Amino acid sequence: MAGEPPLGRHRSPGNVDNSWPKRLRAGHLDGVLTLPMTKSRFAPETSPAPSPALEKLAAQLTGGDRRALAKAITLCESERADHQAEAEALFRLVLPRTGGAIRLGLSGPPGAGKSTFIEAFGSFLTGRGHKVAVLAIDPSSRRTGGSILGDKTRMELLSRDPAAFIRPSPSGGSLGGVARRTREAMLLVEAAGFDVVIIETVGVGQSETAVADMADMFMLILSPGGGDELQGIKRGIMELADLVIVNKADGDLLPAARRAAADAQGALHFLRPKSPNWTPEVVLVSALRGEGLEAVWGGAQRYRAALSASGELSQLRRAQNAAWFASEVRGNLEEALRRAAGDELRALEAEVITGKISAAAAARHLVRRFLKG
Ligand SMILES: Nc1nc2c(ncn2[C@@H]2O[C@H](COP(=O)(O)OP(=O)(O)OP(=O)(O)O)[C@@H](O)[C@H]2O)c(=O)[nH]1
Ligand SMILES: [Mg+2]
Repeated sequence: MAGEPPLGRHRSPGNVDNSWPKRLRAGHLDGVLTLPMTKSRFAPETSPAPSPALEKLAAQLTGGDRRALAKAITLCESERADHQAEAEALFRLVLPRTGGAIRLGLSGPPGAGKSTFIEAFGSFLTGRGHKVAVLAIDPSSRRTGGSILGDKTRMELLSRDPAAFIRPSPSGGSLGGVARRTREAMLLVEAAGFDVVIIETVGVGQSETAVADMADMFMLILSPGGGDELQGIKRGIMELADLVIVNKADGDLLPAARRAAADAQGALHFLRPKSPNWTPEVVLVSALRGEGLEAVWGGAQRYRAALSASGELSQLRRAQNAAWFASEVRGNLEEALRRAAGDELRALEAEVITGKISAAAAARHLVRRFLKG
């Protein structure tokens, strides 16, 4: 298919993907990404010792037990304080096993073919011996199960595939809350041995930034429309893209897909490169026919190789961890402040609203008092 980049390495017949080094297929990246095995100096103070039941759950999870995995994710999603404490203890046990997957973010406008693509691409990967987890960030979803579950008809094969694990977006709450739980789910699927994680989001809000903040690689999926679909894609989203998938490159839509691919290539050309080690690629795909999937996977592998070789990938993950920590600190502080100073906070807010005090002065006053305890 036109626009397909050549694959980096020879692929042997059969369903084993030999282009992926063995230790990666086994679920461990090049060591750079796995966390050091040394114990945290702080962990024992912040969470209780794990119970035997929790140790069993961790053992089952790291053994690849899907039910244990689902249970562990549910534990992390729970708002109950005792569940949160258990989740923290669980993370202490499994954290050294995380980091081993290639983390692919996938975003695109409604109807671009995200679900159809994930079904085809995920099945393509499990057919090559990979274990594929599909997660989602959908903060708008109040429906139980979120969009992925509603879309399971489009992921029929994958949802029955024993080498795949599909988890809908945590529902409700702020984008930050949803993203945090998806991030934790990502670590848990890694601990369970999944070596490819796909994090999906619909490309209509801030959620693609949240996905890009936790993925190694950001893929944007577009479909040919009236020829002007690129205008609908915000420049900021295009800037995030490491790979652009132009889907529906089949039948009558093929010429329009080729034009859209050329447009995307042109648009990318004028953007400041995100990485000194990678030039974003455009790939034509037909998710429906299963075409172009090799090219996408080839792109992901070359991307990973380029960023690993330069040290950029581990640097990216370290920066993501630091940003995650900063956002957790902010979230925790705000929550603690609301709990401790709720009345005063509301009183100050009322004064800010009516212009009696400036927002900056009110915030300083509140925080100063709070820190004094
Ligand atoms: N011709 C063609 N149609 C496709 C292809 N991929 C998806 N479609 C069709 O496009 C429509 C939308 O596909 P979905 O996979 O549901 O798209 P989505 O991006 O998941 O949509 P939302 O979940 O609503 O955001 C469906 O009717 C698909 O059958 C393709 O490769 N070729
Ligand atoms: Mg969908």
